[in-house]
Parts: sequence; C-alpha cells; structure tokens
Amino acid sequence: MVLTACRAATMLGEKEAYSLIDDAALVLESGRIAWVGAQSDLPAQYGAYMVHDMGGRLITPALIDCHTHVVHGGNRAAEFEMRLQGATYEEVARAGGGIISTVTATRKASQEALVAAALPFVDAMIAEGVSVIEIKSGYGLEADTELRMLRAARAIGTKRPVLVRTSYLAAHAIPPEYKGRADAYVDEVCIPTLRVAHAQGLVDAVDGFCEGIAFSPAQMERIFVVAKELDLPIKLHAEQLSNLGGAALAARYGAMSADHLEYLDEAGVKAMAAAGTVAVILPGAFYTLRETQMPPIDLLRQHGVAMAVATDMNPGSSPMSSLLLAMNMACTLFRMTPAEALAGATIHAARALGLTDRGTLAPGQAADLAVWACDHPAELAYRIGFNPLHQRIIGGAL
Ligand code: DI6
Ligand code: FE
Repeated sequence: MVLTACRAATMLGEKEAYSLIDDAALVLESGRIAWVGAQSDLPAQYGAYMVHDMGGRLITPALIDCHTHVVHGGNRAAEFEMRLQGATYEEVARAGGGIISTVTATRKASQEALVAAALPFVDAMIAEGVSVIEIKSGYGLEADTELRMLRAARAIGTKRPVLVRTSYLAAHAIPPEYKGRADAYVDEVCIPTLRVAHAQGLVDAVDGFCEGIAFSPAQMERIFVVAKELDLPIKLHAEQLSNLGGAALAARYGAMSADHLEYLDEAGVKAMAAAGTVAVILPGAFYTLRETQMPPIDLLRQHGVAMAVATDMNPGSSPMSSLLLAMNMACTLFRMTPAEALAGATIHAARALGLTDRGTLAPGQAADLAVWACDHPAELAYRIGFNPLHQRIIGGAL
C-alpha cells in the first residue's frame, strides 16, 4: 500500500533530529517499508498500489519501550505509602520490602496469572503506539520462577501484536534464602539458570542490577563471562543509586545498553562512547524515588553516547506504563529535547535492544508505524497525560 498526505518523522538525521518530510508518502510492501520520500517524488512503479490518504497526520516509527519489568506479581502500593512518609527505597529494600516483596508475589503466581496481570499494562503501551516491548525476569530469583517469567513474556508476544524482547535478570536482588551469600546465589542460581533459559530459547539478553543493595561489579562480571560464552548480548542497571563503575564494566563487555545512570561519571561516559553502549534514561524511577541526582545528559551528548528513553515499568521504582509520559519527563526533568526524547523511544531504543530493522522510517525497515493526530512531533513529548495516537500500522497492516 501507499500512505499519502502525511508528515513523516524519519528519525534518520545527523544528531538528534526528526528529519521531517512534509507532504510525504510511504510505500509498505510485505511487512517492510519499500520507499519513503516526498509525495511528489513517488516512483511511478507504485502507481497500482492501494492508496491510503493519511489526512495530513504525523507518522513516526512505532515506539519501542526498551526497559520494562511489566511481568510481575502483586503491587507495592503499601511501599508507596511508606516512602511518602519518609522511608527511602534503600531502607524499604533492606527491611525486606521492595523487590523482595514482589518476588514473594511472583513466586506464587502461575504463568497464566503473570500474563493476565501484565496484559492491561501492555495494552496501555500498545494504545500509545508501542510495537516492541523489552521484558525482564528478575522477580523469581530461583530457577522455576525466572523461567516462568520469561515464558510469560514470550506468551505476551503471541497474545498481542507486539514484538517482545526478553532480558534475563536473575541478578536483580539477593533472595532471602541466600541472604549474605550473594556469591553462592550467583554460582548456584544465576549462572545455571541462565544456561537452562538460554537452552530453551527464552533469553534475548542478559541484564543485572549492579548496586550496593544488589550485585558488585565482580559478581556481575562472572555472569557476563557466561553471557559471552553463550553469545548473548548484555545490558546493565548501572549507577542508579551510587557509582560502582557498572557502566564501564558493561561497556568492557560490549553492552548494548547501560540503564538509569544518575551517578555515572565522565570515565563511565567515555567507556560507553568507546563501546557504542546506549544510555537508557529512565525518568520514571528518578521521579518516583524523588531522586535529585540527574543523569549526566550533557556529558552523554558531548561524548556522542546515544540516549534511549523507557518507562522502566515496574511495581516499585516506576509504576508507570506510559512511554509518552517518560518522554515528557525526560524533557522536563532532564532537559532533553523533544527530538532527543522521540529518538530515545525509536531509533536509540531499537539499538539498546540490538534491533537494526526498527526505529526509523527507511527502506528495508519493518513497517511498524505510529500515526498521530499531531502537526509536529514535539507535541508527543509536550503534552502530559494525553494520548494523540490515531492508529498503529504493524507489519504493514493498518
Ligand atoms: N532498578 C529499578 O529501578 C528496578 N529494578 C532495578 O534494578 C526496580 C524494581 C523494583 O523496585 O521492583
Ligand atoms: Fe529496571
């Protein structure tokens, strides 16, 4: 088909630019973009294709949420109340709440229950034009539940028109039965379960939480060595609450992304730049935890590190399922530009997941598009709590 009478933000420009084409046309063929350009230049060979007049609307690549924990049991509204009374995220975690309380609920949940609990949030993402969702494990912390979470994530990709990419995050917290024995947990649970999950085709990437309340760089490195052996790409929650040099460690292992990064220093930025590691900016967690330390956006820009933006959707530090709101927060809280925010939810989010055939409007890319009732792409990050999506086009189908 040919889409005509639209404004196309191709996201292909040098630096972070929308690369807008006014009066654009796009040709979609066999689930891919075959051609994009000014409508007046549309090649005659597409003359017989079915034409859809887009009524002057804005078209962008479909959005990509490259960091979520959307599969989990229960919720943490009670912890929200505790934190409002002054308890910090770390205090709640050390008191056995936080991630561990979600682990208790997730261990009790069947695969079907996990899928059913996640779908309303997945549907909210889809309703905002999302076509790819990364989903992490990490609330099982024992083999059966980690595998069940990954299967639930894969099942979501069959129940909804969305591409799911999974990340194995057993190194998310130390479970109560291994309290004070993090090394034993890494050796006896994280690594063996990674091998099993990989053998079952459940893992697209390996992630971890490198933090004082979680795993040290040395412990993460042992998991990364196994990830390399299995030829799996890595990602890391790094420098969220303190600076342990996690981003530089991840970069040394060629990480696709390092995520959060509030406490990242210039050495870490340089290491990421040299390795081509994407910085995943997660303003929902910054906002929820009332963090005051901002990620070093200017340094990331100066060193040419690509920045993605994601929801971090999870029941504790970021109970937010709106990627448009994450884009707004990235601008308002971190002074990213609306163009950087949109690039962060399209081209750079794709790169943070190792996807080369998504995130831009160019020939050969998957025909996953979002059509917006907007004049200009800056409106996507500008509004708060309003969804201007007109329609999604997935795999070339309206
Ligand atoms: N950092 C986060 O923000 C999430 N995980 C992580 O390592 C929080 C997960 C949670 O609080 O349940
Ligand atoms: Fe996270």
